[in-house]
Amino acid sequence: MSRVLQICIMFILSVCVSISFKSRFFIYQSMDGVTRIGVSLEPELLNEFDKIIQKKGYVSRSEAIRDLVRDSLAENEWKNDKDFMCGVITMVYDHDTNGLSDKLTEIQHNALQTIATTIHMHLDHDKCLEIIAVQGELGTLKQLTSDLGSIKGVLRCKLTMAAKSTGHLHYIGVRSD
Ligand code: NI
Repeated sequence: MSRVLQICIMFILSVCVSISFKSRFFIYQSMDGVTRIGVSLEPELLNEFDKIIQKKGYVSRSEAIRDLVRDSLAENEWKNDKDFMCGVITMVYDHDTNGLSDKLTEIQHNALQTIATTIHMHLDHDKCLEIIAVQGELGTLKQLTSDLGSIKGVLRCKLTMAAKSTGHLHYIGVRSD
């Protein structure tokens, strides 16, 4: 066998092995149906995360991360500011902050048609938790959350969407559309 022929056979064999490996790898991936990603976290953050997922009863970090991603995607789906939604604004604030109570009351009184009800809970000597059930156009809910969150002394203010709303605000009657 000539040297050239030997080299040709070696080359063809190596291509065949390479294709076979790649196709097996591809089949493995498609049967598995998932793509694995690496996530880098600081040890403290990972430690806290592990504690929480253990408490919640997740069997793996992957399952917990999948849930977080799904939640985030669901919230992102509600992008149309004209959609009529219902949800909850969760606020934590220091009630001792100068002028906070007045501003909070004023903003909430100006949002009568958006706010369905409010729950107030005293957390400790200074801090309060307020849970505000809201419904209205998404843009309005975002604006209200932003207005409340920007008051000095508000430590946390988060809008959580619950669902699309039919828009039936009982205390002001049924929406016309
Ligand atoms: Ni309070």
